[in-house]
This record gives sequence, C-alpha cells and structure tokens, in this order.
Amino acid sequence: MRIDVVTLFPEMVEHAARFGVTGRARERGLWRLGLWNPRDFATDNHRTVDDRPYGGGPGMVMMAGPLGQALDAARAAQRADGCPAPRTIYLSPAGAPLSHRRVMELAGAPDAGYVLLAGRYEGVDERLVATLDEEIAIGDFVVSGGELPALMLIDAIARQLPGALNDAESAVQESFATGLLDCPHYTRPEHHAGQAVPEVLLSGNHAAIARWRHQQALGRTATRRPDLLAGRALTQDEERLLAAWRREQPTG
Ligand code: 4FN
Repeated sequence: MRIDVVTLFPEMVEHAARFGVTGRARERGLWRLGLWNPRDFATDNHRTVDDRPYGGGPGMVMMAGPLGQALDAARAAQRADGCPAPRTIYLSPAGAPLSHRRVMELAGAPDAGYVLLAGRYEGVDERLVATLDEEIAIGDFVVSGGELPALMLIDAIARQLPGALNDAESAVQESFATGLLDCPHYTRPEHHAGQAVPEVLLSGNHAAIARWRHQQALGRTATRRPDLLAGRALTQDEERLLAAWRREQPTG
C-alpha cells in the first residue's frame, strides 16, 4: 500500500509515522509514505497557499491552485509506484464518520493507494474539494488541522495490513472484532490503592475468566455505548450474561 499526504506540515506526519506498530509496518515495507507540501507548488515569491474568503468573514481559505498541483504530483507518484488508481480522501469535519468497517475496507486492498488531504485555516476551496473521491471525519470536535485526523486514519489502516501485527498483537486484535468495548484489564500488583483484582482472574479457571470478560464487555458496552449494540444482535446466552451483569451493578 502507498499513502500520500498533502499537508502544510509534512514533518509532523513524517515524524509521527515512525512510531509503534505503524512505524514498524512501514519499516517492513507494508506501506510507503509520500508527502507533498502545497507551498512547494505556489507560484508567487511569497509561496502563498491561502487567501481571504470570497464574501468576506474571518479566517483564510486554502487556495485550489497549489493544492491541485500537489494532489496531481501525489497521484503521479502513486502511479509511478505501482498504484494506478489512487483514491483521494479529504479529512474533513463534513465527512462521513470513520468506522472500523470503513477502515477494514480501506485496508482490505493491500496494493491500493490513497492520497489524503489535510486542511488548515478555515478549510479548502470547495472547487478543489469537489474533485476528491471521499470525505472522512474522525470525530465531532474542532481541531487545528487535518494532519492528526490523517495520522489516525493511517494508523488505523496500517495496523490492519497483513504482517503488521505479531502473533500476540493479532490475538488481542481479534478480541476487538466482537464489536464490543473491551473488558477491564488488570496487572500486578494484586492490590493497588486499596483495590483488589477481581477474584475470578486469579482463579485459573479459563472458561470462567472468558465468560466474566465477555460479560464485562457486554455490560460496559450496553451502559456506555448502547449505539454499538444497535447493529449487533445478542445471543440468548449474551442476553442472560447482560441481565446478570445488570443485577450485579450498584443501584442509584
Ligand atoms: N477541521 C466542526 C465544525 C466546523 C469546523 C470544525 C473544524 C481543520 C481546516 C477543517 C475536524 C473534525 C474532524 C478532519 C469542526 C477533521 C476536522 C475531522 C478538521 C482546519 C478546516 C478543520 C462540528 C466537527 C465541531 C477545522 C465540528 N476529521 N474545522 O474543526 O479538519 O478529519
């Protein structure tokens, strides 16, 4: 997979893309990163990439010209690198909310190419946005630029590429695939700040532990993120586990 990012802060993306699972996946050659600064495609002496909004008002807008040139250069680099049909994605608050499902779709074609556009200022001239394939939003909050959203998308995709995770990481990963929140985790020591580790986890009874964890995951998801359960039918056994979990919760 090849991912290019068009950004006014390429160093920010380059630096963050070196760490952890995604950095290791990159070292392994599972994905390649290209960076394009629209400032390098500006035509004036000041290397201007933004201008005042037509119609007036506060803030500045990223100009279509330099962005279009940077996107063209990124697409050409993708083609030269064996990605004939790169998909262009604008990280934008107006995009479709990113989901695990969409991440898996984007990661599902390991030979695919993506060109991500990270905005700054008040955003991007709409005529340039109209030339892109897709808009994706990371969440409902104001951020200063699209770089961190782009990095979140890259992180989410890269860790799904075949060979990105070692066996232990892959095993953990499979537990996320249930569509539920995680169960609570504990490690040593057995007592911390007057609180003990739940007894079942010390029992050595692996079936009981698995059942308790599944129950915790169901209970937490039902109370904290009921929206995640909306698209997921519960089995009869899960209904029983959840009902029992609810009875055990302190009231009030
Ligand atoms: N944000 C909102 C409403 C209006 C503007 C913003 C906002 C960065 C270039 C876009 C934001 C959120 C999720 C990219 C936010 C995302 C961005 C994202 C983003 C600078 C213009 C801007 C209603 C969400 C609070 C600034 C809501 N996912 N504008 O943040 O790029 O990808």
